[in-house]
Amino acid sequence: MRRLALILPLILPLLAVAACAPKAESLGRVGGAPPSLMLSTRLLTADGNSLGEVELLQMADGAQLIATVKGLPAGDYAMHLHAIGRCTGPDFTSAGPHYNPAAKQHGRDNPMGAHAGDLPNITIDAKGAGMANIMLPGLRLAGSEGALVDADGAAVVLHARPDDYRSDPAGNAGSRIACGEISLGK
Ligand SMILES: [Cu+2]
Ligand SMILES: [Zn+2]
Repeated sequence: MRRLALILPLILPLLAVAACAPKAESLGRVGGAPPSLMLSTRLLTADGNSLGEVELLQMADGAQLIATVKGLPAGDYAMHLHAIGRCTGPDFTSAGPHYNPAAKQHGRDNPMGAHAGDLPNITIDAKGAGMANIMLPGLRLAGSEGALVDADGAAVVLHARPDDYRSDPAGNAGSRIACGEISLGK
């Protein structure tokens, strides 16, 4: 017993490091498995102009979202995954509410949050361009109960204002300025 008591403090930090390692590795996609599914969509305004593209990659422990946006005034803009893959202008209410399979409230700063479809604001620089590369732990794109892309698809929606990460149901993010439908086989 005396020997174990001496060894444990040495072993425990090593175990903690080992437990964290796979997560850090998948975030950087260094040596991780390739995505098992790749979906993409174009963010279109009601006039049909493209404001950018969004890629969703299914990784082993979640989904990676890569967005490139251009052609907007500098500032922060809310972006979310919405529940329905139908982008009908001019207001895109057709895309439904935020993707929310766990029946939470909106926002990471909301004690009752967050929706699985909530995303960080995307920052547009002085040249009108911005990008996001976000890991969404546990998110399943397709093929299981509660997955993002179900029978009626899903959508990525860009808003006129930043998300306050708190106000239910949509972060006080203003109107829907661009929308991209996500479906399997696209
Ligand atoms: Cu939204
Ligand atoms: Zn939300």
